[in-house]
Amino acid sequence: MSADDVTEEYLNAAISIARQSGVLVQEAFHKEKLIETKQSFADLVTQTDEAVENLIHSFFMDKFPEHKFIGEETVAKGEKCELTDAPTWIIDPVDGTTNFVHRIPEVCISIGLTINKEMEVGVIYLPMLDRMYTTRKGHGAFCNGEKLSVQKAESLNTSIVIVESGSDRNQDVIKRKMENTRKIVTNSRGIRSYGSAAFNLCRVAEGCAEAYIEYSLHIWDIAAGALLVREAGGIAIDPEGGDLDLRSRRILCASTEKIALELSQILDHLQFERD
Ligand code: LIP
Repeated sequence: MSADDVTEEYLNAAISIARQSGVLVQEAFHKEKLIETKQSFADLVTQTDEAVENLIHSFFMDKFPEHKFIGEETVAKGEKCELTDAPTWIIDPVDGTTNFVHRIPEVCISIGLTINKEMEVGVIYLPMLDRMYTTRKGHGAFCNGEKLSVQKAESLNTSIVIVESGSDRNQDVIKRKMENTRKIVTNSRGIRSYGSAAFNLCRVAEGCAEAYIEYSLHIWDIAAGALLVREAGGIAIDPEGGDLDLRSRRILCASTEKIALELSQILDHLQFERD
């Protein structure tokens, strides 16, 4: 099998388990949920998050036993977040858990694969909206088979920028994020917030927003969607302009380098302990 055939097999496997996992989300979506909290009262986890992650983990360990696995909920339970050169599946089982709890349909199953620490495959499935976003390095970005491309606006002030409040309730962090949001609103056509990092990245990839910036998220939020944006013709970098570091807990993506630079230059760049 060529390397290309191998990554195609990986993509097809990820699509299959994403769709299977979507059934668990659909079955629970309208039901009462048992909610627990993690880093703050606003950082939620449900039994569905854990059930989906267990299903995906078992699927990949059975199909590709030599592969590694980083999952949001296993890390939350103390598992080390270790990114090596081995093929590594990076999973957010329910991205947008707060949306899920509040019965807002923008809920994603996000599955990324890195090889040699480089993003190679990404699948983001929204089971409540039946939208399957797929990407493979060098082969483009798609939603339900339709090719995606970013919207190349002229500049930041002709752009919509996606931002998130996040689940960190530290008052200094909130103050700095809100000041960043004030600067973005002042210099753009406005902001949007979908409550899911993975879906925010899909929105940029499909040309429905020209940029997305977030500080304090995690590797599992972006491992699939950052590749989707790049394969749709956009860029995904560190907010200070350097290369994207998947474990740095921050991301800036944009449809053009010009917009990314304009955004980077006005922001206060928060830093967090790496994943
Ligand atoms: C969410 C991210 C979102 C962020 C939230 C939360 P979760 O992930 O997708 O971008 O702002 O704080 O981290 O916790 O729903 O999987």
